[in-house]
Amino acid sequence: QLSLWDRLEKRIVDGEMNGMEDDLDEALNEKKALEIVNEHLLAGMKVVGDLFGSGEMQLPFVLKSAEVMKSAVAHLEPHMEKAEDDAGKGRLLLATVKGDVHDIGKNLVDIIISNNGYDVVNIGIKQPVSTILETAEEHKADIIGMSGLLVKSTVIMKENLEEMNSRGISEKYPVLLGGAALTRSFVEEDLSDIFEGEVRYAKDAFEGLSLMDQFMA
Ligand code: B1M
Repeated sequence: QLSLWDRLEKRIVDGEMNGMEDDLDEALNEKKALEIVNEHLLAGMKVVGDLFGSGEMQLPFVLKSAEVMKSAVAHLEPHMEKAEDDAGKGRLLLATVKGDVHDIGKNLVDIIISNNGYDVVNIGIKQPVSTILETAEEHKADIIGMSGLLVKSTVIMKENLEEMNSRGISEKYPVLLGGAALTRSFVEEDLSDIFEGEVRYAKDAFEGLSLMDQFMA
């Protein structure tokens, strides 16, 4: 018989929602909601990524795993700690870039950052740069955050920064980038070289939060 923790991970890998909520409630007796996400659910998603990458898992099953992951995070979200007394620290415009549908990581970033005193305007997936920039303007965002998991999304992010340069708004919005295909050196060396404002890489949602604090300081 599997331990509770192995069961949680296996449910993500198998895309099995049946019984998940009971297991999550049991897990909440022992760990914090965010620890459950970071230590166990994300471990399951990593297995899914590896199996898919090696051809051992087909796309419809990856999608099932992603749906279970989303439902599990939604179930845990009400249990996540919120910083009550420091609302309104600043506003983040958050999007997954054009051509990219991956949003689990972006939505985790939304949860962590909005639970810690920021307003987040999350405009979803496959967002062209024009929409990102116009919505940032409309909502008076302080910072623009872009997520993307595909290698081609890294090219799109570069184009988006070039578009900000040509519109002359690079210094108006510090930019936060994250997603599995990026590396710190690509963002903070290569992209930094071409971008006229400040662009930083966040390896995970927590680093995203600490960069928000730095940007707004
Ligand atoms: Co896709 N997919 N997928 N996929 N998928 C990857 C990314 C891939 C690496 C899998 C693989 O081959 N091993 C691969 C990309 C390869 C490449 O580009 N070289 C891939 C592919 C190929 C594809 C398709 C092209 C497959 C196809 O159709 N043939 C297709 C793309 C469609 C498109 O976008 N146009 C596709 C589709 C899908 C699903 C729809 C089935 C599903 C997504 C469902 C959804 O998101 N709603 C899916 C999934 C689930 C994955 C993997 C398995 C898991 C991604 C995930 O959710 N991880 C992924 C494998 C992998 O990443 N190794 C894979 C968990 C999530 C929490 O992590 O998003 O990295 P992540 O977020 C992290 C950090 O990166 C960071 O914080 C989070 C953690 O705290 N972060 C930020 C992310 N964004 C940030 C923004 C920030 C700050 C931090 O500030 C703004």
